[in-house]
Amino acid sequence: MEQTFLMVKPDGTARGIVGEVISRIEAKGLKIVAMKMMEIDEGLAKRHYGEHEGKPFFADLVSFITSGPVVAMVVEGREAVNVCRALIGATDPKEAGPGTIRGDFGIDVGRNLVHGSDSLASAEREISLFFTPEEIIEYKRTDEDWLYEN
Ligand code: IDP
Ligand code: MG
Repeated sequence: MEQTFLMVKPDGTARGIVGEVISRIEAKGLKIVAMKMMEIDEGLAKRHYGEHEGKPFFADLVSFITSGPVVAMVVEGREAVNVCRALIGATDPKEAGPGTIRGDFGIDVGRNLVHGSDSLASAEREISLFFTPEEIIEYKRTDEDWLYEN
């Protein structure tokens, strides 16, 4: 099983789509093993988005992600990193397919509602930025035996 980091960004909380995001994760069969609403400070924003430092949109990205509450989650499941990225859709919501979160709810790239780790290495790094090991909870979903063949 993989764990990935998923976050509803300030536009998503402000627009009231937290429940929609959670519903889609649960409906897919992925398991939420940690979750909290929080405000991101500038230091955490810069660490989280460190790979984008120096790009023209970096300052806007940091000010946007610190502008309101986010809902941070650790999501677990088989190939959870790729499965979550597929649920989220392309970075630019204009290009994200219908049926994806960004495709269904967004238009501008700087207001694309959700973040999802892009690799297992990013997932590990991002999870450790936002959660302590004690905040990640192990439990069984009753449908796990039917979600997975083996
Ligand atoms: P991702 O969120 O799909 O992984 P990244 O390339 O990692 O996309 O970019 C991080 C975030 O930075 C995006 O989700 C988006 O909000 C913002 N971003 C990316 N590219 C641009 C851009 O060209 N203009 C403005 N914002 C951008
Ligand atoms: Mg990214």
